[in-house]
Amino acid sequence: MAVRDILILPDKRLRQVSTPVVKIDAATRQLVEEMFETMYAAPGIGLAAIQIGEPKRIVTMDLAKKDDPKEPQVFINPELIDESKDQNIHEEGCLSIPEYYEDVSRPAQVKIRYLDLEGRQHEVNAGGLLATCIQHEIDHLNGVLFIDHISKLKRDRVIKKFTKAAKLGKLPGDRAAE
Ligand code: GNR
Ligand code: NI
Repeated sequence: MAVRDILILPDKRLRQVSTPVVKIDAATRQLVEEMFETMYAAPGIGLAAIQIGEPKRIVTMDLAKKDDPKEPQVFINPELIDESKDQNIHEEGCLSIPEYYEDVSRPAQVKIRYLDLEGRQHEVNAGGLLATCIQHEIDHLNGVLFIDHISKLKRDRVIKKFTKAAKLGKLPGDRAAE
């Protein structure tokens, strides 16, 4: 198993639409394990497979508070099947856009359908952080980033900053890149 590199904006692969998992096999289980290792190492509360360059519709998540027991969750082929009209504003971040945080408005309650690692289908109602996070992750599976939900002015500014940093071979935040 291994911690994998996380793709960083403006990597074009982050704009790919991921394809459904057709068979949950040993390769799927290995990918899920590497996603958890990468997510916990980062650290992050969620990860979509495309963030480590695998265009599959797989999401890992752990919303347990720091110092509480781990609560690893896997969502295979997750779908948003219902969403509330009322919106919730939550500050979001993304491991593919390090150290950039912005408020995002999304449906406060959603209903999702997904498969677990045993291939069993689940339908659950989600609110709070789970609702925010699963929508953020399903967006990744469709090539959408949280900055697509903020103003164009802010989005263009952050894309420009990361594009410039990539050209210099640096991450924004490194003083040499600024
Ligand atoms: O670690 C993460 N934190 C987070 C905070 C608010 C809303 C969404 C997220 S997901 C993010 C990890 C990530 O980039 N997942 O794709
Ligand atoms: Ni993300």
